[in-house]
Amino acid sequence: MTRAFARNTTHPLRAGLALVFCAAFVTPAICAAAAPPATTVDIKKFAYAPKEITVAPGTKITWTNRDETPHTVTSTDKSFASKGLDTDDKFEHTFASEGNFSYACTLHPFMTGIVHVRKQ
Ligand SMILES: [Cu+2]
Repeated sequence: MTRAFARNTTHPLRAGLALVFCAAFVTPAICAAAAPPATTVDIKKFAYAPKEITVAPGTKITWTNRDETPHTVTSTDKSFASKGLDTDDKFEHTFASEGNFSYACTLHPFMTGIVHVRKQ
């Protein structure tokens, strides 16, 4: 087999194409599978968007304040709490275990959201 390939002048090119294929398609697929799940919630117009979200255990949620007004992400059970988030500030929390986690903005208590964590 090796000799047959050695005589084939297109072989190095094919090997090169195979490497490009692996780099372009195979590696990102492996990386995507290995990366922990993550999702985002925007804070805009004095509301969390989406207001209600369901994720699998181990998911990291990143909230981003899109308003010109400071907001917080503060859970009702105090298991997580951001500082005051200015415009474009982010807050991250990874939800390790299942449950329903309601939260609100301490500055504007009418702003509420909930994260449902359950196996999917
Ligand atoms: Cu607020």
